[in-house]
Amino acid sequence: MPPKPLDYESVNENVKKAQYAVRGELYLRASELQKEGKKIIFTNVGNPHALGQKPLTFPRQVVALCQAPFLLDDPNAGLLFPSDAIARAKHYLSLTSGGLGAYSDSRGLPGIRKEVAEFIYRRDGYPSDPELIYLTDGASKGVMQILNTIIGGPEDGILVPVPQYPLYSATIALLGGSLVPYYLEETEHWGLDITELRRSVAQARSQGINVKAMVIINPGNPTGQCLSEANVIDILRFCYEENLVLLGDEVYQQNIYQDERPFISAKKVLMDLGQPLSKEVQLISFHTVSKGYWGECGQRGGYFEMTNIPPETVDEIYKIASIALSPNVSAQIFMGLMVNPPKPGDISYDQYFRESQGILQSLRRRARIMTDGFNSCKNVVCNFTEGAMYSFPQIKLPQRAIEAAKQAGKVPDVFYCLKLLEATGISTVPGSGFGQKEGVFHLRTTILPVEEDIPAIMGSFKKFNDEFMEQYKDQRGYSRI
Ligand code: DCS
Repeated sequence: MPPKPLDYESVNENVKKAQYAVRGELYLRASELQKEGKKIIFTNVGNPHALGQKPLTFPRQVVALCQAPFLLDDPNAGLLFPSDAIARAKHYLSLTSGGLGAYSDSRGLPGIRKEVAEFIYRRDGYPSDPELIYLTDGASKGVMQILNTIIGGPEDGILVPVPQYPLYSATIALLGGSLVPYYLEETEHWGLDITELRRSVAQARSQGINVKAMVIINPGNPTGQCLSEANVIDILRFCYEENLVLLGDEVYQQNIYQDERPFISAKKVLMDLGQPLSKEVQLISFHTVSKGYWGECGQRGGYFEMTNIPPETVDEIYKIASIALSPNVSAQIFMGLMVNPPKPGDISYDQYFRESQGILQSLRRRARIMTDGFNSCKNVVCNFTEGAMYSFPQIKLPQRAIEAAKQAGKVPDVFYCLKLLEATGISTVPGSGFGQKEGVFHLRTTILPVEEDIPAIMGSFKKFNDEFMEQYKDQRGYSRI
């Protein structure tokens, strides 16, 4: 009998090749342990509400009213909801044709795309065209749509940072394209070196790969760095010279924990550069409601903006978006609210400001406590989390630990993270899930546990780590490096 179409050996090889470590072996083991009754601290996913972050009040009020529009006719509505939330709910309902239960245009509701364009204009100081903004179910779907538009086969290459967020490696594998890695420099705060980019492109081209796109993640996941303006200029010049479309993953643009390098969008830098680059370099920028002080991961709201993309291509992207009919409509409303929050003078402004700044300031403190905590551990070095939601310490594993991992049939950092999980309940993602230089090991944690819990979490990490290092220490010291 030949195998059936969905027997394992018949499954699309690209599906088998695609890997996504954020919900990989470690996560599965953590879920098992949780079922057995062990207390697990899930720091593997940047999922703020799952770790106790409270939703901002105003957007939930507006979306609640949009979901239950009959409340708007209730005489008590004004007692339960502030008048600006009621007004905003009416505004969004008027943009839909049939409320939240109806499909919208496949690109998203025109009125919300306009609000996004106005946000981009306020942020960058350059006009943005709502026709070139598409709303998506989270940034992930946008990234997948765009990679799908670029990749036609194994000869199509995408430059991706290493370490990277595995949405990119997994999607490239799924689409049968080629990932072209460029390495970020850990000793330079995970900076991006143009010489390294040139080396990487030259090598890929010598192997017959047509390098078409470059991905940047700014602020970085898992690495937490914020790109300087000078760095973004170099990247855009590089894309111009090498004829690459730049995919700017800017989902963490609200998550900034230092003042030296505020977030600057690739779009703004491109426009600042003027012609010819501002008219020539193709750029797609991604954003989401999942991150920042919103953290509304479960709502699945996102957008991408296209710059210098010809209308025929925009139409093709529209056609592909149409196959999925419509992005989530309630998520579109979250996006509208995120880009157009209450303003000073609005009834809900003070509460919105207090809540959002409270979250941001706490994340800033948590970034500091976690970095300092990791750096106080034996054989652990960690760059400061300048932005995003993660700490990515390097773990200098002794040779004996590497050998023990081999014997257990595990990659060394997976071995370390599994032991950490079993000993402490802390669920992390091994650095190998994001890519790292040969022979160097990391783990990623989020900085999201509630602030009061972090000292205890770092305390139990330190105890585990220092005992691990003692147990496996080499004859001549702790580290083989
Ligand atoms: N881009 C980056 C860099 C991300 O880190 C994520 C999510 C996304 C895009 C997609 O987010 P949404 O689809 O929700 O908009 N980050 C995952 C992570 O590393 N942990 O949690 C989710």
